[in-house]
Amino acid sequence: MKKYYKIGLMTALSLVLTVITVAQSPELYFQAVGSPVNPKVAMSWNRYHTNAGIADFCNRLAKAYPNLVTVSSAGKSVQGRDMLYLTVTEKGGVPDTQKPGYYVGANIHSIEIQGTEMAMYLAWYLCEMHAGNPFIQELLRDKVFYIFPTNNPDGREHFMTLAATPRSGLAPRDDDRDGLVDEDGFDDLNGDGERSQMRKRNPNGQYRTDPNDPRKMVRVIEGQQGEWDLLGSEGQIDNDNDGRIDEDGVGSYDANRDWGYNWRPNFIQSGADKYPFSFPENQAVRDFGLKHMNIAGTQSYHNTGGMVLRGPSVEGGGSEVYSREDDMVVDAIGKVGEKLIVGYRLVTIWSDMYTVWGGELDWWYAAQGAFVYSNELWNGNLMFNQLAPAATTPAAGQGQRGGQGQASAAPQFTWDQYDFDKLLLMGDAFIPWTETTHPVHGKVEVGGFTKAFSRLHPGFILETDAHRNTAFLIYHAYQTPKLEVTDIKVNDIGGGLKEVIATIENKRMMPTHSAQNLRYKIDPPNYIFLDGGTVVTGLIVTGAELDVFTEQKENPAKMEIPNIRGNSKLTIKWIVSSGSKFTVRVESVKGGRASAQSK
Ligand SMILES: [Ca+2]
Ligand SMILES: [Ca+2]
Ligand SMILES: [Ca+2]
Ligand SMILES: [Ca+2]
Ligand SMILES: [Zn+2]
Repeated sequence: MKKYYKIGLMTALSLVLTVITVAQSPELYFQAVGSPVNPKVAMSWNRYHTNAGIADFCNRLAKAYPNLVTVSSAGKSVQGRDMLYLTVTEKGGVPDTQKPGYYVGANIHSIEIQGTEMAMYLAWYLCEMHAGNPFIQELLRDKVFYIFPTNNPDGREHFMTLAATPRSGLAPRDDDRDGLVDEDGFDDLNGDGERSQMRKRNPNGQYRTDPNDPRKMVRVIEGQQGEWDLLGSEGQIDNDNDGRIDEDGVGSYDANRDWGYNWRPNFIQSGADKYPFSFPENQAVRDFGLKHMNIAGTQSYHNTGGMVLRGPSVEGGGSEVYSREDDMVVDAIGKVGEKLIVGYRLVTIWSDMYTVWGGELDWWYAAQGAFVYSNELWNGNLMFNQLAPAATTPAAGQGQRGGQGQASAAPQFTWDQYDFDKLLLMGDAFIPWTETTHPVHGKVEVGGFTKAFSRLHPGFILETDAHRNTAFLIYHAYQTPKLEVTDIKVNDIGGGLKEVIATIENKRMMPTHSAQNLRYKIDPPNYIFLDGGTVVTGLIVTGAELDVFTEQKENPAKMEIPNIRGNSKLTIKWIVSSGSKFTVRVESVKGGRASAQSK
Protein backbone atom coordinates (compact mmCIF):
# COMPACT_ATOMS: atom_id res chain seq x y z
CA MET A 1 0.00 0.00 0.00
CA LYS A 2 2.26 2.74 -1.12
CA LYS A 3 1.15 6.29 -0.97
CA TYR A 4 0.30 7.84 -4.28
CA TYR A 5 2.52 10.81 -4.86
CA LYS A 6 2.86 10.75 -8.59
CA ILE A 7 1.45 13.89 -10.07
CA GLY A 8 1.47 14.03 -13.83
CA LEU A 9 2.29 17.09 -15.87
CA MET A 10 -1.36 17.85 -16.53
CA THR A 11 -2.15 17.52 -12.88
CA ALA A 12 0.67 19.82 -11.90
CA LEU A 13 -0.49 22.26 -14.53
CA SER A 14 -4.05 22.17 -13.31
CA LEU A 15 -2.85 22.73 -9.75
CA VAL A 16 -1.21 25.91 -10.90
CA LEU A 17 -4.26 26.93 -12.92
CA THR A 18 -6.49 26.16 -9.96
CA VAL A 19 -4.61 28.53 -7.76
CA ILE A 20 -4.70 31.23 -10.39
CA THR A 21 -8.23 30.87 -11.66
CA VAL A 22 -10.44 29.67 -8.87
CA ALA A 23 -9.11 31.22 -5.70
CA GLN A 24 -12.40 32.77 -4.80
CA SER A 25 -13.27 35.92 -2.99
CA PRO A 26 -15.87 35.33 -0.30
CA GLU A 27 -17.50 38.67 -1.08
CA LEU A 28 -18.60 37.28 -4.44
CA TYR A 29 -20.90 34.62 -3.01
CA PHE A 30 -23.77 33.94 -0.66
CA GLN A 31 -24.11 30.44 0.69
CA ALA A 32 -26.82 28.13 -0.52
CA VAL A 33 -27.66 25.89 2.43
CA GLY A 34 -26.05 22.47 2.47
CA SER A 35 -23.25 23.26 0.04
CA PRO A 36 -19.83 24.83 0.59
CA VAL A 37 -19.89 28.49 -0.45
CA ASN A 38 -16.19 28.81 -1.12
CA PRO A 39 -14.67 25.34 -1.57
CA LYS A 40 -10.90 25.00 -1.44
CA VAL A 41 -11.14 22.41 -4.19
CA ALA A 42 -13.32 23.94 -6.87
CA MET A 43 -15.33 21.28 -8.66
CA SER A 44 -18.07 21.12 -11.26
CA TRP A 45 -20.30 18.16 -10.50
CA ASN A 46 -22.04 18.27 -13.85
CA ARG A 47 -19.42 16.31 -15.78
CA TYR A 48 -17.50 13.03 -15.67
CA HIS A 49 -13.86 12.46 -14.84
CA THR A 50 -11.22 10.52 -16.71
CA ASN A 51 -8.63 8.57 -14.73
CA ALA A 52 -6.36 11.60 -14.98
CA GLY A 53 -9.24 13.73 -13.71
CA ILE A 54 -9.82 11.39 -10.77
CA ALA A 55 -6.12 11.45 -9.80
CA ASP A 56 -6.09 15.23 -10.14
CA PHE A 57 -9.09 15.52 -7.83
CA CYS A 58 -7.68 13.11 -5.25
CA ASN A 59 -4.35 14.90 -5.14
CA ARG A 60 -5.92 18.34 -4.93
CA LEU A 61 -8.22 17.23 -2.11
CA ALA A 62 -5.35 15.67 -0.15
CA LYS A 63 -3.26 18.82 -0.65
CA ALA A 64 -6.09 21.09 0.48
CA TYR A 65 -7.03 18.90 3.47
CA PRO A 66 -3.88 17.17 4.72
CA ASN A 67 -5.49 16.70 8.15
CA LEU A 68 -8.39 14.78 6.67
CA VAL A 69 -7.32 13.04 3.48
CA THR A 70 -4.72 10.51 2.38
CA VAL A 71 -4.40 9.27 -1.21
CA SER A 72 -3.17 5.71 -1.62
CA SER A 73 -3.07 2.94 -4.17
CA ALA A 74 -4.35 -0.52 -3.24
CA GLY A 75 -2.73 -2.23 -6.22
CA LYS A 76 -2.74 -2.28 -10.00
CA SER A 77 -5.31 -3.00 -12.66
CA VAL A 78 -4.81 -5.48 -15.50
CA GLN A 79 -3.27 -2.70 -17.58
CA GLY A 80 -1.18 -1.38 -14.71
CA ARG A 81 -3.27 1.55 -13.53
CA ASP A 82 -3.31 2.39 -9.83
CA MET A 83 -6.29 1.33 -7.75
CA LEU A 84 -6.56 4.74 -6.09
CA TYR A 85 -8.43 5.27 -2.88
CA LEU A 86 -8.97 8.09 -0.43
CA THR A 87 -8.90 7.68 3.32
CA VAL A 88 -11.05 10.43 4.82
CA THR A 89 -11.14 10.95 8.58
CA GLU A 90 -9.95 13.38 11.24
CA LYS A 91 -6.31 12.44 11.63
CA GLY A 92 -4.39 12.73 14.86
CA GLY A 93 -6.58 10.61 17.13
CA VAL A 94 -6.54 6.83 17.11
CA PRO A 95 -5.26 5.18 13.90
CA ASP A 96 -7.95 4.93 11.20
CA THR A 97 -8.09 1.14 11.50
CA GLN A 98 -9.31 1.57 15.08
CA LYS A 99 -12.40 3.50 13.97
CA PRO A 100 -15.53 2.00 12.39
CA GLY A 101 -14.84 2.12 8.65
CA TYR A 102 -17.01 2.74 5.62
CA TYR A 103 -16.02 1.46 2.17
CA VAL A 104 -17.27 2.94 -1.08
CA GLY A 105 -16.60 1.21 -4.40
CA ALA A 106 -17.83 2.23 -7.83
CA ASN A 107 -17.67 1.59 -11.55
CA ILE A 108 -16.78 -2.13 -11.33
CA HIS A 109 -18.92 -2.33 -14.45
CA SER A 110 -17.05 -0.13 -16.86
CA ILE A 111 -20.10 1.48 -18.44
CA GLU A 112 -21.48 2.49 -15.04
CA ILE A 113 -19.23 5.47 -14.62
CA GLN A 114 -21.31 7.83 -12.49
CA GLY A 115 -20.70 5.92 -9.25
CA THR A 116 -17.24 7.44 -9.46
CA GLU A 117 -18.54 10.99 -9.36
CA MET A 118 -20.89 10.03 -6.52
CA ALA A 119 -17.94 8.59 -4.57
CA MET A 120 -15.78 11.64 -5.27
CA TYR A 121 -18.62 13.96 -4.28
CA LEU A 122 -18.81 12.21 -0.90
CA ALA A 123 -15.10 12.79 -0.26
CA TRP A 124 -15.33 16.39 -1.42
CA TYR A 125 -18.46 17.17 0.55
CA LEU A 126 -17.09 15.73 3.79
CA CYS A 127 -13.93 17.80 3.46
CA GLU A 128 -15.44 21.06 2.27
CA MET A 129 -18.21 21.05 4.89
CA HIS A 130 -16.02 19.84 7.75
CA ALA A 131 -14.76 23.16 9.11
CA GLY A 132 -18.18 24.66 9.75
CA ASN A 133 -20.36 21.65 10.39
CA PRO A 134 -20.42 19.98 13.85
CA PHE A 135 -22.24 16.89 12.54
CA ILE A 136 -19.52 16.18 9.99
CA GLN A 137 -16.82 16.94 12.53
CA GLU A 138 -18.25 14.31 14.84
CA LEU A 139 -18.64 11.87 11.94
CA LEU A 140 -15.02 12.22 10.82
CA ARG A 141 -13.78 12.06 14.39
CA ASP A 142 -15.67 8.80 15.00
CA LYS A 143 -15.45 7.08 11.60
CA VAL A 144 -13.21 6.61 8.60
CA PHE A 145 -14.25 6.55 4.96
CA TYR A 146 -12.33 4.48 2.41
CA ILE A 147 -13.39 5.74 -0.98
CA PHE A 148 -12.40 3.94 -4.19
CA PRO A 149 -13.51 6.26 -7.01
CA THR A 150 -13.21 3.46 -9.56
CA ASN A 151 -12.77 -0.28 -9.11
CA ASN A 152 -12.15 -0.59 -12.83
CA PRO A 153 -9.86 2.15 -14.15
CA ASP A 154 -9.11 0.22 -17.37
CA GLY A 155 -12.77 -0.20 -18.24
CA ARG A 156 -13.42 3.44 -17.45
CA GLU A 157 -10.62 4.56 -19.78
CA HIS A 158 -11.92 2.27 -22.52
CA PHE A 159 -15.48 3.49 -22.10
CA MET A 160 -14.50 7.13 -22.38
CA THR A 161 -12.13 6.79 -25.31
CA LEU A 162 -13.41 3.88 -27.41
CA ALA A 163 -16.72 2.57 -28.65
CA ALA A 164 -18.57 -0.37 -27.20
CA THR A 165 -16.87 -1.17 -23.93
CA PRO A 166 -17.74 -4.47 -22.28
CA ARG A 167 -19.39 -4.39 -18.88
CA SER A 168 -16.25 -5.33 -17.00
CA GLY A 169 -12.48 -5.13 -17.03
CA LEU A 170 -10.04 -5.67 -19.84
CA ALA A 171 -8.25 -8.94 -19.07
CA PRO A 172 -8.04 -10.65 -22.48
CA ARG A 173 -10.27 -13.72 -22.79
CA ASP A 174 -10.98 -16.19 -25.62
CA ASP A 175 -14.77 -16.13 -25.51
CA ASP A 176 -15.34 -18.51 -28.46
CA ARG A 177 -12.41 -20.84 -27.75
CA ASP A 178 -10.81 -20.48 -31.16
CA GLY A 179 -7.36 -19.86 -29.75
CA LEU A 180 -7.50 -16.10 -30.34
CA VAL A 181 -8.31 -13.51 -27.70
CA ASP A 182 -10.52 -10.46 -28.20
CA GLU A 183 -10.23 -10.88 -31.99
CA ASP A 184 -13.75 -9.92 -33.03
CA GLY A 185 -15.48 -7.20 -31.07
CA PHE A 186 -17.75 -4.36 -32.03
CA ASP A 187 -16.64 -2.01 -34.78
CA ASP A 188 -16.82 1.75 -34.80
CA LEU A 189 -17.34 2.37 -38.52
CA ASN A 190 -16.97 6.14 -38.49
CA GLY A 191 -14.40 6.31 -35.69
CA ASP A 192 -16.38 8.66 -33.48
CA GLY A 193 -15.87 6.59 -30.32
CA GLU A 194 -19.51 5.56 -30.30
CA ARG A 195 -21.32 2.37 -31.16
CA SER A 196 -24.45 3.80 -32.72
CA GLN A 197 -27.37 2.28 -34.57
CA MET A 198 -27.01 1.34 -38.22
CA ARG A 199 -29.53 1.66 -41.06
CA LYS A 200 -29.45 1.11 -44.81
CA ARG A 201 -31.58 2.77 -47.41
CA ASN A 202 -34.16 0.42 -48.93
CA PRO A 203 -37.42 1.49 -50.63
CA ASN A 204 -38.93 -1.82 -49.54
CA GLY A 205 -37.65 -1.51 -45.94
CA GLN A 206 -39.84 -1.85 -42.90
CA TYR A 207 -39.07 1.65 -41.61
CA ARG A 208 -39.31 5.25 -42.69
CA THR A 209 -38.14 8.48 -41.09
CA ASP A 210 -40.72 9.92 -38.71
CA PRO A 211 -42.09 12.95 -40.58
CA ASN A 212 -42.29 14.83 -37.27
CA ASP A 213 -38.82 13.95 -36.00
CA PRO A 214 -35.84 13.16 -38.24
CA ARG A 215 -34.04 11.41 -35.37
CA LYS A 216 -36.66 8.71 -35.23
CA MET A 217 -37.80 5.91 -37.45
CA VAL A 218 -41.32 4.56 -37.51
CA ARG A 219 -42.65 1.32 -38.96
CA VAL A 220 -44.34 1.64 -42.34
CA ILE A 221 -47.99 0.77 -42.45
CA GLU A 222 -50.09 -0.62 -45.31
CA GLY A 223 -49.79 1.60 -48.39
CA GLN A 224 -46.74 3.59 -47.24
CA GLN A 225 -43.39 3.64 -49.00
CA GLY A 226 -40.55 2.12 -47.00
CA GLU A 227 -37.24 3.94 -46.58
CA TRP A 228 -34.88 2.04 -44.29
CA ASP A 229 -33.74 -1.37 -43.18
CA LEU A 230 -32.65 -1.33 -39.56
CA LEU A 231 -29.42 -3.27 -39.23
CA GLY A 232 -29.09 -3.06 -35.45
CA SER A 233 -25.92 -1.90 -33.73
CA GLU A 234 -23.07 -0.31 -35.63
CA GLY A 235 -20.36 -2.64 -36.88
CA GLN A 236 -21.32 -6.29 -37.20
CA ILE A 237 -18.26 -7.36 -39.12
CA ASP A 238 -16.76 -10.86 -38.92
CA ASN A 239 -13.23 -9.61 -38.29
CA ASP A 240 -11.63 -13.07 -38.10
CA ASN A 241 -13.71 -14.77 -40.81
CA ASP A 242 -14.90 -17.54 -38.56
CA GLY A 243 -18.51 -17.16 -39.65
CA ARG A 244 -19.56 -15.46 -36.44
CA ILE A 245 -20.07 -11.77 -35.85
CA ASP A 246 -18.74 -9.84 -32.83
CA GLU A 247 -18.30 -13.08 -30.89
CA ASP A 248 -15.13 -12.18 -28.98
CA GLY A 249 -14.71 -8.58 -27.90
CA VAL A 250 -12.37 -7.15 -25.25
CA GLY A 251 -12.75 -8.74 -21.82
CA SER A 252 -16.29 -10.13 -21.70
CA TYR A 253 -16.51 -11.34 -18.16
CA ASP A 254 -18.26 -9.90 -15.16
CA ALA A 255 -16.00 -8.69 -12.35
CA ASN A 256 -19.05 -8.55 -10.10
CA ARG A 257 -19.41 -12.35 -10.33
CA ASP A 258 -15.81 -12.88 -9.22
CA TRP A 259 -16.00 -12.43 -5.44
CA GLY A 260 -15.04 -15.20 -3.06
CA TYR A 261 -18.35 -15.83 -1.38
CA ASN A 262 -21.14 -17.91 -2.88
CA TRP A 263 -19.02 -18.06 -6.03
CA ARG A 264 -20.22 -20.34 -8.84
CA PRO A 265 -18.54 -21.29 -12.12
CA ASN A 266 -19.59 -19.86 -15.44
CA PHE A 267 -22.03 -22.63 -16.34
CA ILE A 268 -24.12 -21.67 -13.31
CA GLN A 269 -23.32 -17.97 -13.05
CA SER A 270 -22.62 -16.48 -16.42
CA GLY A 271 -19.81 -13.92 -16.33
CA ALA A 272 -17.84 -15.82 -13.68
CA ASP A 273 -14.24 -16.42 -14.69
CA LYS A 274 -11.76 -19.16 -13.71
CA TYR A 275 -11.99 -19.04 -9.93
CA PRO A 276 -12.96 -16.54 -7.22
CA PHE A 277 -10.86 -13.37 -7.38
CA SER A 278 -9.49 -13.98 -10.86
CA PHE A 279 -8.82 -10.29 -11.43
CA PRO A 280 -6.15 -8.04 -9.91
CA GLU A 281 -8.61 -5.17 -9.35
CA ASN A 282 -10.78 -7.35 -7.10
CA GLN A 283 -7.71 -8.93 -5.48
CA ALA A 284 -6.56 -5.43 -4.53
CA VAL A 285 -9.90 -4.60 -2.91
CA ARG A 286 -10.03 -7.99 -1.19
CA ASP A 287 -6.53 -7.56 0.28
CA PHE A 288 -7.42 -4.04 1.33
CA GLY A 289 -10.58 -5.34 3.02
CA LEU A 290 -8.67 -8.04 4.87
CA LYS A 291 -6.34 -5.39 6.27
CA HIS A 292 -9.31 -3.20 7.21
CA MET A 293 -11.63 -5.43 9.17
CA ASN A 294 -12.86 -2.24 10.83
CA ILE A 295 -15.04 -1.69 7.75
CA ALA A 296 -18.55 -1.98 9.15
CA GLY A 297 -20.56 -0.58 6.25
CA THR A 298 -20.13 -0.67 2.49
CA GLN A 299 -21.62 0.79 -0.64
CA SER A 300 -20.92 -0.54 -4.15
CA TYR A 301 -22.30 1.89 -6.71
CA HIS A 302 -23.79 0.56 -9.94
CA ASN A 303 -26.31 1.70 -12.50
CA THR A 304 -29.15 1.68 -13.43
CA GLY A 305 -32.74 1.51 -12.25
CA GLY A 306 -33.03 3.78 -9.22
CA MET A 307 -32.64 1.19 -6.48
CA VAL A 308 -31.08 0.84 -3.07
CA LEU A 309 -30.16 -2.84 -3.31
CA ARG A 310 -29.81 -4.98 -0.23
CA GLY A 311 -28.76 -8.59 0.20
CA PRO A 312 -28.94 -11.45 0.03
CA SER A 313 -28.29 -11.97 -3.68
CA VAL A 314 -29.23 -15.64 -3.59
CA GLU A 315 -32.45 -17.21 -2.34
CA GLY A 316 -32.14 -17.89 1.37
CA GLY A 317 -28.76 -16.22 1.19
CA GLY A 318 -26.97 -19.37 0.04
CA SER A 319 -25.19 -20.35 3.20
CA GLU A 320 -25.45 -16.88 4.69
CA VAL A 321 -28.63 -15.74 6.35
CA TYR A 322 -29.57 -12.34 7.59
CA SER A 323 -30.92 -12.72 11.11
CA ARG A 324 -34.12 -10.94 12.08
CA GLU A 325 -32.06 -8.28 13.79
CA ASP A 326 -29.80 -7.78 10.77
CA ASP A 327 -32.86 -7.59 8.54
CA MET A 328 -34.44 -4.93 10.69
CA VAL A 329 -31.29 -2.80 10.66
CA VAL A 330 -30.79 -3.19 6.91
CA ASP A 331 -34.43 -2.37 6.16
CA ALA A 332 -34.52 0.57 8.55
CA ILE A 333 -31.44 2.20 7.01
CA GLY A 334 -32.56 1.27 3.48
CA LYS A 335 -35.96 2.88 4.05
CA VAL A 336 -34.17 6.11 4.90
CA GLY A 337 -32.39 5.74 1.53
CA GLU A 338 -35.77 5.52 -0.21
CA LYS A 339 -36.82 8.73 1.48
CA LEU A 340 -33.62 10.63 0.70
CA ILE A 341 -33.11 9.64 -2.93
CA VAL A 342 -35.92 10.76 -5.18
CA GLY A 343 -37.22 7.97 -7.40
CA TYR A 344 -35.26 5.14 -5.76
CA ARG A 345 -36.70 2.02 -4.17
CA LEU A 346 -35.32 -0.41 -1.59
CA VAL A 347 -34.97 -3.75 -3.31
CA THR A 348 -33.75 -7.19 -2.20
CA ILE A 349 -31.46 -8.54 -4.89
CA TRP A 350 -32.49 -12.19 -5.25
CA SER A 351 -36.22 -11.78 -4.71
CA ASP A 352 -36.93 -8.48 -6.44
CA MET A 353 -34.24 -8.50 -9.14
CA TYR A 354 -32.24 -11.60 -10.01
CA THR A 355 -29.85 -14.09 -8.46
CA VAL A 356 -26.20 -13.09 -8.28
CA TRP A 357 -23.51 -15.59 -7.32
CA GLY A 358 -20.12 -14.22 -6.37
CA GLY A 359 -21.16 -10.56 -6.11
CA GLU A 360 -19.14 -7.95 -4.26
CA LEU A 361 -21.96 -7.02 -1.91
CA ASP A 362 -22.33 -10.54 -0.52
CA TRP A 363 -18.61 -10.83 0.02
CA TRP A 364 -18.57 -7.71 2.19
CA TYR A 365 -21.54 -8.95 4.19
CA ALA A 366 -20.84 -12.64 4.43
CA ALA A 367 -17.05 -12.86 4.44
CA GLN A 368 -16.23 -9.51 6.05
CA GLY A 369 -19.20 -8.94 8.36
CA ALA A 370 -20.19 -5.48 7.11
CA PHE A 371 -23.68 -4.06 6.54
CA VAL A 372 -23.95 -3.51 2.84
CA TYR A 373 -25.89 -1.78 0.07
CA SER A 374 -25.48 -1.30 -3.63
CA ASN A 375 -27.22 1.65 -5.22
CA GLU A 376 -28.35 1.28 -8.83
CA LEU A 377 -27.93 4.87 -9.88
CA TRP A 378 -30.15 6.76 -12.29
CA ASN A 379 -33.65 6.11 -13.39
CA GLY A 380 -35.70 7.48 -16.26
CA ASN A 381 -38.26 8.79 -13.82
CA LEU A 382 -35.83 11.61 -13.04
CA MET A 383 -36.36 12.95 -16.56
CA PHE A 384 -39.72 14.62 -16.24
CA ASN A 385 -42.04 15.91 -13.61
CA GLN A 386 -43.88 12.71 -12.84
CA LEU A 387 -46.71 14.66 -11.25
CA ALA A 388 -47.54 16.33 -14.57
CA PRO A 389 -50.49 14.58 -16.28
CA ALA A 390 -48.65 14.44 -19.60
CA ALA A 391 -45.81 12.43 -18.08
CA THR A 392 -48.03 9.42 -17.59
CA THR A 393 -49.65 9.45 -21.01
CA PRO A 394 -46.95 9.09 -23.65
CA ALA A 395 -47.74 9.40 -27.33
CA ALA A 396 -48.11 6.01 -28.98
CA GLY A 397 -44.81 4.28 -29.62
CA GLN A 398 -42.79 6.85 -27.71
CA GLY A 399 -43.13 5.74 -24.13
CA GLN A 400 -40.71 3.40 -22.49
CA ARG A 401 -41.22 1.92 -19.11
CA GLY A 402 -38.81 1.44 -16.25
CA GLY A 403 -35.04 1.25 -16.39
CA GLN A 404 -32.77 -0.32 -18.93
CA GLY A 405 -33.81 -3.95 -18.73
CA GLN A 406 -33.25 -3.94 -15.01
CA ALA A 407 -35.32 -5.05 -12.11
CA SER A 408 -39.02 -5.49 -12.40
CA ALA A 409 -39.22 -3.88 -8.98
CA ALA A 410 -37.84 -0.60 -10.31
CA PRO A 411 -40.31 2.27 -10.22
CA GLN A 412 -42.56 2.03 -13.25
CA PHE A 413 -42.66 5.56 -14.54
CA THR A 414 -43.11 6.55 -18.10
CA TRP A 415 -40.53 8.54 -19.92
CA ASP A 416 -39.52 9.44 -23.41
CA GLN A 417 -35.86 9.77 -24.25
CA TYR A 418 -36.45 11.69 -27.47
CA ASP A 419 -38.61 14.25 -25.74
CA PHE A 420 -36.15 14.61 -22.89
CA ASP A 421 -33.25 15.05 -25.28
CA LYS A 422 -35.11 17.64 -27.31
CA LEU A 423 -36.69 19.68 -24.53
CA LEU A 424 -34.14 19.45 -21.74
CA LEU A 425 -30.83 18.68 -23.47
CA MET A 426 -31.51 20.71 -26.62
CA GLY A 427 -30.66 17.67 -28.73
CA ASP A 428 -27.19 17.18 -27.25
CA ALA A 429 -27.68 13.44 -26.58
CA PHE A 430 -28.43 12.44 -30.15
CA ILE A 431 -25.73 11.72 -32.75
CA PRO A 432 -27.29 12.74 -36.07
CA TRP A 433 -27.54 10.06 -38.76
CA THR A 434 -24.50 10.24 -41.03
CA GLU A 435 -23.42 8.19 -43.99
CA THR A 436 -20.52 5.79 -43.77
CA THR A 437 -19.33 2.62 -45.49
CA HIS A 438 -19.76 -0.91 -44.25
CA PRO A 439 -17.52 -3.63 -45.77
CA VAL A 440 -20.48 -5.95 -46.35
CA HIS A 441 -23.56 -3.74 -46.50
CA GLY A 442 -21.94 -0.90 -48.47
CA LYS A 443 -23.41 2.57 -47.85
CA VAL A 444 -25.13 2.76 -44.47
CA GLU A 445 -26.02 5.47 -41.99
CA VAL A 446 -25.07 5.44 -38.34
CA GLY A 447 -26.67 7.51 -35.62
CA GLY A 448 -28.56 7.40 -32.36
CA PHE A 449 -28.19 8.31 -28.74
CA THR A 450 -24.68 8.76 -27.37
CA LYS A 451 -23.28 6.31 -24.80
CA ALA A 452 -23.32 9.19 -22.30
CA PHE A 453 -27.10 9.07 -22.39
CA SER A 454 -29.70 6.62 -21.17
CA ARG A 455 -27.71 4.88 -18.41
CA LEU A 456 -25.81 7.97 -17.26
CA HIS A 457 -26.98 11.13 -15.58
CA PRO A 458 -27.16 14.24 -17.69
CA GLY A 459 -24.98 16.93 -16.14
CA PHE A 460 -27.73 18.99 -14.57
CA ILE A 461 -29.11 16.01 -12.60
CA LEU A 462 -25.74 14.52 -11.66
CA GLU A 463 -24.97 16.87 -8.77
CA THR A 464 -28.45 16.59 -7.28
CA ASP A 465 -28.44 12.82 -7.35
CA ALA A 466 -24.83 12.70 -6.10
CA HIS A 467 -25.85 14.74 -3.10
CA ARG A 468 -28.87 12.58 -2.31
CA ASN A 469 -26.88 9.37 -2.61
CA THR A 470 -24.09 10.91 -0.53
CA ALA A 471 -26.59 11.82 2.17
CA PHE A 472 -27.67 8.18 2.29
CA LEU A 473 -24.08 6.96 2.57
CA ILE A 474 -23.44 9.46 5.36
CA TYR A 475 -26.55 8.20 7.17
CA HIS A 476 -25.42 4.60 6.71
CA ALA A 477 -21.88 5.36 7.90
CA TYR A 478 -23.26 7.33 10.84
CA GLN A 479 -25.20 4.25 11.92
CA THR A 480 -22.11 2.07 12.19
CA PRO A 481 -21.54 1.37 15.90
CA LYS A 482 -20.54 4.12 18.27
CA LEU A 483 -19.40 2.73 21.61
CA GLU A 484 -19.09 4.81 24.76
CA VAL A 485 -18.33 4.03 28.37
CA THR A 486 -21.07 6.20 29.83
CA ASP A 487 -20.87 5.39 33.52
CA ILE A 488 -18.43 3.88 36.05
CA LYS A 489 -19.41 3.39 39.68
CA VAL A 490 -17.00 2.19 42.35
CA ASN A 491 -18.42 0.86 45.63
CA ASP A 492 -16.61 -0.44 48.67
CA ILE A 493 -18.15 -3.80 49.50
CA GLY A 494 -16.06 -4.66 52.55
CA GLY A 495 -13.36 -7.24 53.18
CA GLY A 496 -10.87 -5.17 51.18
CA LEU A 497 -12.97 -5.60 48.03
CA LYS A 498 -14.59 -3.10 45.70
CA GLU A 499 -17.10 -3.48 42.93
CA VAL A 500 -16.64 -1.54 39.71
CA ILE A 501 -19.82 -1.23 37.66
CA ALA A 502 -19.45 0.09 34.13
CA THR A 503 -22.09 0.94 31.56
CA ILE A 504 -21.14 0.62 27.92
CA GLU A 505 -23.48 1.94 25.27
CA ASN A 506 -23.76 1.45 21.54
CA LYS A 507 -25.37 4.68 20.43
CA ARG A 508 -26.06 3.75 16.81
CA MET A 509 -28.34 1.34 14.95
CA MET A 510 -25.83 -1.28 13.85
CA PRO A 511 -24.61 -4.01 16.17
CA THR A 512 -20.87 -4.57 16.50
CA HIS A 513 -21.37 -8.06 15.02
CA SER A 514 -23.81 -9.11 12.33
CA ALA A 515 -25.37 -12.57 12.49
CA GLN A 516 -22.90 -13.77 9.88
CA ASN A 517 -19.99 -12.30 11.83
CA LEU A 518 -21.08 -14.20 14.95
CA ARG A 519 -21.77 -17.44 13.07
CA TYR A 520 -18.36 -17.63 11.41
CA LYS A 521 -16.38 -15.66 14.00
CA ILE A 522 -15.21 -13.24 11.34
CA ASP A 523 -14.03 -10.84 14.04
CA PRO A 524 -12.98 -11.62 17.62
CA PRO A 525 -15.49 -10.60 20.28
CA ASN A 526 -15.58 -7.11 21.77
CA TYR A 527 -13.11 -6.82 24.64
CA ILE A 528 -13.78 -4.74 27.72
CA PHE A 529 -10.75 -4.19 29.90
CA LEU A 530 -10.53 -3.03 33.46
CA ASP A 531 -7.21 -1.39 34.26
CA GLY A 532 -5.97 -0.05 37.58
CA GLY A 533 -6.62 -2.89 39.98
CA THR A 534 -6.50 -6.60 40.65
CA VAL A 535 -9.62 -8.14 39.21
CA VAL A 536 -11.06 -11.08 41.14
CA THR A 537 -14.32 -11.61 39.27
CA GLY A 538 -15.90 -10.31 36.06
CA LEU A 539 -19.65 -10.44 35.58
CA ILE A 540 -21.75 -9.61 32.55
CA VAL A 541 -25.07 -8.35 33.81
CA THR A 542 -27.79 -10.03 31.76
CA GLY A 543 -30.96 -8.99 33.58
CA ALA A 544 -32.57 -5.72 34.49
CA GLU A 545 -31.07 -5.99 37.99
CA LEU A 546 -27.39 -6.22 38.78
CA ASP A 547 -27.82 -9.64 40.42
CA VAL A 548 -28.62 -11.45 37.19
CA PHE A 549 -25.36 -12.09 35.42
CA THR A 550 -22.98 -14.48 33.71
CA GLU A 551 -19.54 -14.85 35.12
CA GLN A 552 -16.46 -14.93 32.94
CA LYS A 553 -14.15 -17.25 34.83
CA GLU A 554 -10.98 -16.80 32.80
CA ASN A 555 -9.13 -13.55 32.55
CA PRO A 556 -11.88 -11.31 34.00
CA ALA A 557 -9.83 -8.15 33.45
CA LYS A 558 -10.51 -8.68 29.73
CA MET A 559 -14.20 -9.39 29.37
CA GLU A 560 -15.33 -10.93 26.08
CA ILE A 561 -18.65 -9.70 24.72
CA PRO A 562 -19.75 -11.48 21.51
CA ASN A 563 -21.98 -8.63 20.34
CA ILE A 564 -23.15 -5.22 21.45
CA ARG A 565 -26.47 -4.66 19.73
CA GLY A 566 -27.51 -1.40 18.13
CA ASN A 567 -28.92 1.25 20.49
CA SER A 568 -28.28 -0.88 23.53
CA LYS A 569 -26.62 -0.71 26.94
CA LEU A 570 -24.41 -3.26 28.57
CA THR A 571 -23.40 -3.46 32.20
CA ILE A 572 -20.23 -5.12 33.43
CA LYS A 573 -19.50 -5.63 37.09
CA TRP A 574 -16.06 -6.43 38.39
CA ILE A 575 -14.96 -7.31 41.88
CA VAL A 576 -11.44 -6.03 42.57
CA SER A 577 -9.07 -6.55 45.45
CA SER A 578 -6.84 -3.54 44.89
CA GLY A 579 -6.80 -0.15 43.21
CA SER A 580 -8.80 3.03 43.60
CA LYS A 581 -8.85 4.71 40.20
CA PHE A 582 -9.98 2.49 37.34
CA THR A 583 -10.04 2.75 33.57
CA VAL A 584 -12.58 0.87 31.48
CA ARG A 585 -11.49 0.34 27.88
CA VAL A 586 -13.49 -1.08 25.01
CA GLU A 587 -11.89 -2.60 21.93
CA SER A 588 -14.14 -3.63 19.09
CA VAL A 589 -13.01 -4.40 15.54
CA LYS A 590 -16.04 -2.76 13.91
CA GLY A 591 -17.18 -0.70 16.90
CA GLY A 592 -13.95 1.20 17.44
CA ARG A 593 -12.41 2.20 20.75
CA ALA A 594 -13.86 3.81 23.83
CA SER A 595 -12.65 4.38 27.36
CA ALA A 596 -13.41 6.26 30.55
CA GLN A 597 -11.91 6.65 34.02
CA SER A 598 -13.61 6.33 37.36
CA LYS A 599 -13.80 9.45 39.54
CA1 LIG B 1 -11.52 -15.97 -29.69
CA1 LIG C 1 -19.38 5.11 -34.43
CA1 LIG D 1 -15.84 -13.66 -36.01
CA1 LIG E 1 -13.44 -15.88 -33.34
ZN1 LIG F 1 -23.45 -2.88 -12.48
